[in-house]
Amino acid sequence: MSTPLPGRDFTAAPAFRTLRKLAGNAPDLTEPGVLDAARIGALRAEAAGWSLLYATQRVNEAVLKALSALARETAVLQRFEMLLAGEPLNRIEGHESENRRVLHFASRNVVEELPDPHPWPATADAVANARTQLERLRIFLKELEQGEVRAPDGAPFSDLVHVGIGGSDLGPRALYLALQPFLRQGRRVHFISNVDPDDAAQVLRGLNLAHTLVNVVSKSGTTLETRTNETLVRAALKKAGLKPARHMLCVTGAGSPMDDPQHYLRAFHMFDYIGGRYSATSMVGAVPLGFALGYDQMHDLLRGAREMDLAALTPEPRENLPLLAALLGIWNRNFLRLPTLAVLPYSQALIRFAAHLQQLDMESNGKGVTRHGALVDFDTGPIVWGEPGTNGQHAFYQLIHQSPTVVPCEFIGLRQSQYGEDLQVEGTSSQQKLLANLLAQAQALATGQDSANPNRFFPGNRPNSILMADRLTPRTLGALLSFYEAKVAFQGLIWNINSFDQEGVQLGKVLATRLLAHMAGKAPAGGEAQDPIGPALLKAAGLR
Ligand code: G6Q
Repeated sequence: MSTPLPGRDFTAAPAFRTLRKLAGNAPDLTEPGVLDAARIGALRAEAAGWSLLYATQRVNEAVLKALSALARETAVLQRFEMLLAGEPLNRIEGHESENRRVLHFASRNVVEELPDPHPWPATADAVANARTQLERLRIFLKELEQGEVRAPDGAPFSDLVHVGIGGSDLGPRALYLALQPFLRQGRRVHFISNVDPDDAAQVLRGLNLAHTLVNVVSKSGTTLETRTNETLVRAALKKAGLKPARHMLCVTGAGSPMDDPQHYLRAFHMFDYIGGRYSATSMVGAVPLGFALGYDQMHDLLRGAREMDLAALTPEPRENLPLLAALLGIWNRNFLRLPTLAVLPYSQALIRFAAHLQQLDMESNGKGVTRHGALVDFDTGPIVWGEPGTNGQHAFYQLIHQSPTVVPCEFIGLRQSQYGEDLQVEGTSSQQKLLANLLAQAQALATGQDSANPNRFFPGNRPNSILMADRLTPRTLGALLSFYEAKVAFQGLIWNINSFDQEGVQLGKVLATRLLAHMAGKAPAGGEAQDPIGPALLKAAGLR
């Protein structure tokens, strides 16, 4: 039996009732003068290089007070500290479930200059493991650098193919794409995730395999897509006359079916206390990013994440960036009853970041039962989606501005571009044009526009916030990653759901395995051949 969580249940907290009442009369941002300079200056918080501007949310002093009270009454920060202290909160009480600690924070508790304010004894093993794996990676990267490890023809390895799916793909891919200006010269990373054979074919056809490392990432070591793609890549290496074991790396759980050093040039470990979608700062992301960026810049990403992890412990909710964002999200989701969230980075570099957040948020908080297995009687995580601006403006912003479906937005902006290659055209740079568009959207969504022409009427009151930093670097990106991880964890802890399992993906996997058995002409295990649905679907789809 684990320690019970402190604090009140979400709907039993007195602040829940207060917020319900306040939602009936939410502040009207379309009223002239409401969105004034004093409000814009005051509704702002800072941490780890990022500012959160939230004057364009439908909140006022009373709502913010009640949200802080909700944080206190649900003891969300004490619950978060239990997580950090190694309490096994990845479990459902009284039911068969995972029963694990949640310690992705340990993977960045490796920065000497940022000492641990709470060296929690029950996490010492996780911190030690993180440091050991990182040191092994540092040595490997040095060997690559110094030419001790090189391609069969003596050339340096120039490319790395990262094979993994879900949490073993989305985070590393989003971060790699976001840090292109920081790549070491002559190094590139490619990603294969889908079991669609065209994914692997497309990546492999453009590569000189002799100069390519392959990093296979699977915590379980059993994932169908990843093991299939590993087999495809091994076959391609053999076909090119190469020895796979001289090219292949792996990141896998200790003792998994993949954990066999004979098959790999190097094997790195990941651990059961780090969920896939939280694994970007473990070896899952560190191996491809270390290869692409070099050890020091990869370490800077960990530093940024660590800085935000520490900021997430700030006791005052209005000064705690991820907690504040979590509370604003709960206000929109549970009290204003808005079902989706658009994440809109005004940065081309963040092109796949929303895809990563989609998994992080929806797989974590798209849950229907509490940590005690009871059905929830309130809404949980929103539907998360998004694309970089300004492209989105020319596509789906119409709906965001004028549809009766109100979509809360989280904008992300950077004061400087990454490359600094810019030109003044008609008195402004492209970066200024980009940011002017971001701010204009935030304002337009909040205040709307009156018009006698109903088709030109903008209702406004569309809640949004803006996250701003100076420049997207490994360090600020690490902080942004940790910001969202903490935001999602805070929301899950307030709702008292398990944000760290993913039972909802199992049924489809089981049924796909059964269909594959039919397709291979084998009787599926457990006599399930009696089930008429699978064969009928195969037939109707023209696959049998
Ligand atoms: C993430 C999920 C899931 C997982 C993939 C890959 O939190 O657990 O997306 O990352 O299914 O799993 P493996 O790493 O075990 O191959």
